[in-house]
Amino acid sequence: MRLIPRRVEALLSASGGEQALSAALTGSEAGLQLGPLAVDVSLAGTEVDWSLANRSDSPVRVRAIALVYELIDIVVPLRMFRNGYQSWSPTAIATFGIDVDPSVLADLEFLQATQHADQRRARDGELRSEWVTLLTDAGSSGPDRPLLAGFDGGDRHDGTFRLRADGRTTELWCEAFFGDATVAAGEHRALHGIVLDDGDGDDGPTKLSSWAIGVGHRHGARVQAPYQVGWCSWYQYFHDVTEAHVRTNLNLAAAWPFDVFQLDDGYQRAIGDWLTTNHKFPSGLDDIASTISVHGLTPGVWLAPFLAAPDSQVAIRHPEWIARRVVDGVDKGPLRTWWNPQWGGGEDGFMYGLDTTHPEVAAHLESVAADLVDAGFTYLKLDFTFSPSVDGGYHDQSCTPAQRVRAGFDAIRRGAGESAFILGCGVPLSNVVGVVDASRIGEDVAPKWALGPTEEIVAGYLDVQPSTQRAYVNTLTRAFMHRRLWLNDPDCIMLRTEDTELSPAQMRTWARTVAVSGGMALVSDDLALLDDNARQVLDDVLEIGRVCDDEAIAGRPACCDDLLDWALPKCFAAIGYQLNVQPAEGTSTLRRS
Ligand code: 9PG
Repeated sequence: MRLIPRRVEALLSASGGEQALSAALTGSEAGLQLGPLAVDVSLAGTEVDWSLANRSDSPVRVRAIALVYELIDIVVPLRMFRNGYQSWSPTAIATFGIDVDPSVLADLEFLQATQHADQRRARDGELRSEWVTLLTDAGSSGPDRPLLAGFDGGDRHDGTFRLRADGRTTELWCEAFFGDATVAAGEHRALHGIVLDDGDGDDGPTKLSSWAIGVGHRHGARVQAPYQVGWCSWYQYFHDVTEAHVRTNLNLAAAWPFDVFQLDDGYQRAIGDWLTTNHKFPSGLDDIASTISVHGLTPGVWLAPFLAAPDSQVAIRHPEWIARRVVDGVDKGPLRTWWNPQWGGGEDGFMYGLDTTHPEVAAHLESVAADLVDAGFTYLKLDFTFSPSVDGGYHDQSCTPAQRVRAGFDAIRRGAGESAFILGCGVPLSNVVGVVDASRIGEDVAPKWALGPTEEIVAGYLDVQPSTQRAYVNTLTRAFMHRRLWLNDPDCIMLRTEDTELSPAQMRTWARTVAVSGGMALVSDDLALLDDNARQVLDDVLEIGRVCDDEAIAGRPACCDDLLDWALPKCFAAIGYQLNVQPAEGTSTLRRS
């Protein structure tokens, strides 16, 4: 299989509809004209440099611009390692012509905005991967020598790889996604470079590693934080968490080797009003933070900083801070970016998206973060942070969705300060290298191993619903990111054997997966439910986890050697450890190697 550069395609948005433009690539250095846009492409070497400029005298709205390669000499099956868009998006191998894009199953833009950079439905048969991909076929360049394509960054715009077949040709579209951002007359924008690695000899995980090392260096990845051990309220108490739960567990925590004690969703008065608590937390946040500190632990707190409930103070006092829903150029009111009935909010659980490009919103985010850190919460879990990526009307229309997400994170980092620990969750991964200390890299775990097809809440959504099996898969397939782009957060360990549908064997499989990954190790149980056996499991996790994390720091993170072989990989190895899993059942064996 080989890639031949063929052309550049641009999709422009205009009041009367959309305009698709195309220009053929003739040599390895090309200056192409696509309507008002001049696109410079340099294909020399293993990295593509490209940029665009608006040569017209009026602004241009750009949906996307893509460098299109034709794939030749393919020996089917052609397969694609699909990296998901954000923390919760499935990441695994898929077969072209058989597997389908999640948007085809859901066909609901509201949900698709969480799955891929472009919330619109993919073409029939198309497969997408975000930021980076591996392609492999059955030919001479087969499974052991896949081809990697990756964008070398993601804070200016998202980068989407689309595998498409059109009649008899198969194409790889390397797309800089602008999401209708306005490029001013005369403006020039550098695009993220595209790395193409078809080197013989290196296998898929090795190529992914090299790519991640390059991106991390280029963007100042924050990879210095110590190994994280702690407690989190979510997977035991969920929304029903109370101050009494927090205090009881805090009193028991002294006997456990925790550094961080993190309060999750359920304390806040309203989504968006992060500094005021509800009736379940009568003492307020300052008191909770100081109580955690008195116990010798680092206070951590959850917030969904870019969401606002319709009946929150922030939304009521500052309607101009909310992004707008725009249909065919017509303003249709506040932009809804998430739905969670348990949050209430006055509109059946629909949440508004804050406009992170508005200077007052940035100042507000900065001040909320500063206040939380002042209260003592030096560990911030920032959740549902894909919100500003949703298509809509924003104050600064020149910003791409990636820039809107990044602007929100940058504001929070300014307020929180350099020494606060920031964990991104529900986060578009490519947008935040260099600003977060850690990223959740998989779906939520649940006190249950796997979900059956009948448990799907909304069509096309099953793979994103909380399930320990799904979290397991992403922990393996995204292990190469750990300590290169940030610290990986595989999600919490649950050690309890009651109040859970996880069998003891499944509980151990997940704990071992977290351990071998070298990623963050937070426990999410009512500590009163845990016995000596649970403690032994955690002690083993931490012993192995520290060794594996040290190896990652030394440049040798855990590796999934069969990530191109199965959608549910089975092998996870780190220096000194080999984990073999039966992913359907959730059973495993761990060997020292
Ligand atoms: C708090 C939780 C926890 C958890 C986060 C996030 O797709 N979904 O409907 C969906 C809902 C919740 C969710 C993830 C996905 O969980 O990952 O750790 O903090 O919010 O509400």
